[in-house]
Amino acid sequence: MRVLVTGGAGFIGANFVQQTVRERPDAVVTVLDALTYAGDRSSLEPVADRVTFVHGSITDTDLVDSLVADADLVVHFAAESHNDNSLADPAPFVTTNLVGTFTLLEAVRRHGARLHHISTDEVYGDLPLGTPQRFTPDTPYNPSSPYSSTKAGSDLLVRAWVRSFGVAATISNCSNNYGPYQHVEKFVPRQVTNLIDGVRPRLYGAGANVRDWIHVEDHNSAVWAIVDRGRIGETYLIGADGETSNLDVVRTLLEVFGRDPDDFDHVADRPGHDLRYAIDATRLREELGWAPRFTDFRAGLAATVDWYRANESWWRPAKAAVEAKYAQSGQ
Ligand code: NAD
Ligand code: TDX
Repeated sequence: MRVLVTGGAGFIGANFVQQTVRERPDAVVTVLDALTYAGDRSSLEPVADRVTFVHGSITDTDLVDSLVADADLVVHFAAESHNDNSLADPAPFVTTNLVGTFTLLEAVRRHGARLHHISTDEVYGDLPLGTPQRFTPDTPYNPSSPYSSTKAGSDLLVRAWVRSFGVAATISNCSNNYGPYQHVEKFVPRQVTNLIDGVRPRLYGAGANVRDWIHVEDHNSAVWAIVDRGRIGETYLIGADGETSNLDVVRTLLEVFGRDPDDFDHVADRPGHDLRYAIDATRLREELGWAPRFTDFRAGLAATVDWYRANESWWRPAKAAVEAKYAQSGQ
């Protein structure tokens, strides 16, 4: 099977490509990635001899057309992915997430390739704290940020192309991922690399906000379950029952580092900060028989800490610039 992976030099995409090469000997993988600040070719280094890498944008109609013409399956990870960046400058989010997804859909329509579109639970907005409510595939879209609204728009484009043009696509909306190769701008790697440097973690506001954490390998095994056994046109929510407050994540990391549980700082909150995300993954578990492997969050975090300790040369070049940017917004 010829698989085109967009955004394959990013966090989840690179893990997906590595996992695919390891577990799917029949897959012939091509990566299309623009190598923005978030893309790093070295994340594919362990499988470089098994992957064709194309440096380019999903908004490049001719390039996308020629690559999709040679693919049986397109797995679409490429996106601008960071909420804080979308508040500072929404423009690239509109271009990549909306125009880029449109460009891919048109190519898939022309060539009849199967598409799996990767999206986020943030399209549903947020939930109140301290309730049993969870997102389901029927939850109405209600995105809060430029990031989540452009992801919501991209999902709606995919749904319309399925219905209007018969494109063979599926969609997944996943909760917060953690694991190796995540950019140091994101919450977990930012705090892990701060702790490695002896700097106190930075918690937005009170730290009561809840995210539903899933290991990146569990996200990617769910993506393959959907590609293999999912129903065309369907949306699957991916989550592993990992609800944890930001404060508890920081406290767990402090414990892993053997530091005092109060050794962190509260900093300026994110404007429009979503309170809580929680996924009901019943459809994925019952219809497709998927289950997560990383069910012990503390152990998964500790392994992630080990990875960042062992791979300083991967994250160090980006660290100072990310922190300088956060300092400007008091975070
Ligand atoms: P990331 O920012 O780490 O990686 C994004 C990748 O896309 C980078 O390699 C970047 O170079 C590439 N890219 C950006 N613009 C491009 C363009 N115009 N053309 C080609 N490539 C481009 O993001 P991530 O965290 O790996 O997220 C991947 C996908 O998963 C995104 O669609 C995101 O919305 C979704 N998602 C992420 C999470 C999470 O917790 N990180 C959770 C749910 C869904
Ligand atoms: O330094 C920090 N301190 C802090 O308290 C940072 C960077 C974040 N936070 C908080 C904000 C969020 O409540 O931690 C939580 C997680 O923050 P992010 O890593 O920025 O993730 P989030 O905004 O929840 O979005 C992530 O999950 C859904 C991904 O970045 C998205 O791409 C995905 O769609």
